[in-house]
Amino acid sequence: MTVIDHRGPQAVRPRTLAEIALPDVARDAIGRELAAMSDPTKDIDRAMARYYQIFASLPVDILQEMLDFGRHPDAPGVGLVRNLPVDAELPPTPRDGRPCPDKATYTAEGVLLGLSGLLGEPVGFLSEKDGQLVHDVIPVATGAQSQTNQGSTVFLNFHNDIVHDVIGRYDVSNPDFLVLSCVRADHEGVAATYYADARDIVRALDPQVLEVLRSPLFRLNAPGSYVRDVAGGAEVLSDPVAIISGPDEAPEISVSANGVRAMTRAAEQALEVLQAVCREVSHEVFLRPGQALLINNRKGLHARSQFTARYDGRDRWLQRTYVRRDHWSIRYRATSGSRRVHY
Ligand SMILES: O=C(O)CCC(=O)C(=O)O
Ligand SMILES: [Fe+2]
Repeated sequence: MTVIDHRGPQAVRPRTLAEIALPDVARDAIGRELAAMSDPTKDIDRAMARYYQIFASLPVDILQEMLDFGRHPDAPGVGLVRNLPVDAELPPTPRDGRPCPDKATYTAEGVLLGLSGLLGEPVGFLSEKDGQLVHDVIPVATGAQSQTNQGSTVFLNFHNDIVHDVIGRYDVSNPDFLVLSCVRADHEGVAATYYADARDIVRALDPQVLEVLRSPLFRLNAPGSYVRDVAGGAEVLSDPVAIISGPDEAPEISVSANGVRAMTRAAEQALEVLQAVCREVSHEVFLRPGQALLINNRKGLHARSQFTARYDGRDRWLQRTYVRRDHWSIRYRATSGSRRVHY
């Protein structure tokens, strides 16, 4: 790991992508423990405690880098973790986003939740995949052209994952982190995930465009899943917000995948520039089985390339968690059904 000095005028650009590879011996050791576990969602808090024990056995440099990723504002916005254990056998890629009924082992879930537990607490939202904690991100025929995680035939624009909220802000109770773990790559191996760090975006933007993006001239549309399942297809816009906020050395950024309504012509143009700049500064990752992306959902925006889905049970399959540092600040949207699932 390189040590970076952000203070002086000669300061080195902050590193925005962390790359972490497990040694084979560590992969095999945690793989053996994870393979012995049953479905973690049956008793999630017990399973999270067990994952904590298992992941604590990682080499301390790796453990610290993952913990630092979760806790420090100056840490990278995205982390690629390689050489993780995988399930010995895999069922077909689920077709409809329902929990996969015939999975014999839960190694993938253990990897996903174990990594998530180093960053914070997995959370669910009823409007996103029925409040499940482990999301299957898979291509769905009816959503192939949508700006959602079901899509495939279209580029999924740079966005962060937001949640509809009656407070009028969708960028407050949303996840702090996403973990995306690859169970199966797409047929051609061309599906790319992108991450554009807001620090790199701010540096690349023209100051006038940045000023517009820092002004409350934008209304975020609620996520596609909310609009589709709850609002009958109608737009549900947030209060006016800025796209970029906070200090230039540690900015926060939020863009809805499902459309942002700009309130002025300059704001509309700034959004177009933003998407182009994201493409320029982004990190590109072709996720493969045994690899996971740790994504800070406030420090940057992510996107996905087009790819071809065949709906043949062998399509691309990622597992995803939504992670909050804690549950306290979103307790106003708690459900009575589960301590981790929110409206
Ligand atoms: O499929 C991907 O690589 C990313 C999809 C996405 O934006 C998400 O799951 O939140
Ligand atoms: Fe996303």
